[in-house]
Amino acid sequence: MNRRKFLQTSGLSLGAWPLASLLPAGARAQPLQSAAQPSSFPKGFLWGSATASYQVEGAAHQSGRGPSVWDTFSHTPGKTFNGDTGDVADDFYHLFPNDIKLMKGLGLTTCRFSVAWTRIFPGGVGQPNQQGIDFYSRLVDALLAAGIQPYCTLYHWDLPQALQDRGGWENRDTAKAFAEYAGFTAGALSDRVKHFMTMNEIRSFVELGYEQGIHAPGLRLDSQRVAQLNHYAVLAHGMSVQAIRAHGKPGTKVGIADNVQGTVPVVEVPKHIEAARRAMREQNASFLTVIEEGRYTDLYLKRLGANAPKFTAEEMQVIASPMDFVGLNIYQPTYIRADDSETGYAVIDPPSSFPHMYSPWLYVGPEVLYWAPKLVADIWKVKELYITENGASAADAIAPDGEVYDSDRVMYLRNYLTQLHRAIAEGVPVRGYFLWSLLDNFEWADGYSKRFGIVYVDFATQKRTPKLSATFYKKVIRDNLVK
Ligand code: GBH
Repeated sequence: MNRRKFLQTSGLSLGAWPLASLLPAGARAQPLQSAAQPSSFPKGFLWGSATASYQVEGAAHQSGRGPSVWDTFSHTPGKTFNGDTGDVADDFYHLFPNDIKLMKGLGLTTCRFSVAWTRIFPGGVGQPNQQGIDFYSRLVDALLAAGIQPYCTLYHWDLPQALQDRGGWENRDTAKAFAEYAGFTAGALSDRVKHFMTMNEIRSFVELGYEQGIHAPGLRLDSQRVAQLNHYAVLAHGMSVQAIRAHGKPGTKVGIADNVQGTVPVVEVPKHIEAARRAMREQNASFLTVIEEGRYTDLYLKRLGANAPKFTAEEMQVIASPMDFVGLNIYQPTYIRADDSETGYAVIDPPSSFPHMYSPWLYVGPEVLYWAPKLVADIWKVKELYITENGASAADAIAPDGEVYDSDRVMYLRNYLTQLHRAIAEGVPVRGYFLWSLLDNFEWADGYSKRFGIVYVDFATQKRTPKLSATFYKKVIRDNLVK
């Protein structure tokens, strides 16, 4: 770490350093003492939790909701763990007033939720369903009444089945339909909701849904078709940014919740740091990179060759419509080392001994919560960042005394949040953190077998039991610091 960074981390103002360098060596020991001070987060830093419609709401057939690809997929035998579906999930549709009390009790100041497209437009397009709008309107009012700022995601993977029947994201018209739905919904809620995220994790629904087939709609398309539908998905994002601006009340902010591959220099020396920086752009070339830069990288186009997406200059401009903030969903790290290949870096596959949480993919690498926001802010000069998801699955069990002692989740959160603090102390503009998740919920293909909540849910009775990690998070929020 250079002197400038060291002083920033230790909480001294930048202006102090030339003076410090004039002092005798003994007097310069000062920063070490202040580095040992507790790590306060900035005043007004937002502490929240995140959820998604299909994972928590249930009430799948209520109040005019139309079917989405996830209804179809989860009801297809063999697609989800144990055949689990989101038909009931946490029954958040009915129990949200109670769950907002839980949030308030923990001291949350914000909540990220998603709108189910098919509650608003049951068939994807056409006439809006007033009952759907009313539901989200009541939810927003209840959050605000509890002093909790609503952050709204417009697409968390529950594509209307009616649109999938016409090709889903392979059909360019889906991008248009999404922009219309997004603009309409922002128009209806932006008198009270100030922050909208267009989409959650474009990479996930494109790659898992249309390439690997392990998420809805369960297709295994070739790389040419995947690249083209990826293009329509980022185009849909851009078109919806414009639609939200056109229909939202003045002051509405628009962003995205993106799961960048969080590149981490395997050792913090200049050559690996430089490699991680390059990797951040290349590994995310058809997602955040194209959205920020309005062009696919040369290496991406070269790698795809004849399978590269077809696009127009006008589309590229739309894709890069300026955003007000960027949300990052951060879980496992991607460790990067420098090498002398064309890209200048290599991804290190985790050795089989690498520790992970209950989900096998969730390697524990707390430094990713330092490096991901730092690199994103540096590379694309982003001025307002949020961690829109971070959290962990654990093999939670109710102890004989009725408590859930998820010491591993507490360990995970403590270490990740310490690294987030490190980034903020260096001036990375992260304004809030959304823990995934308040409640155990429907974990997609893993059904109810993987729990991510800081509150345990008994899915037979809908009883909620705050875990040890809820007590930990409550204390973090109360003190605005991690210990
Ligand atoms: C987020 O995805 C989602 O936004 C959220 O809905 C989800 O509940 C949460 O994380 C926890 O998973 O099974 O080995 O093929 C995180 C990114 C990408 C992580 C796909 C799991 C599947 C890996 N996800 N990945 S594997």
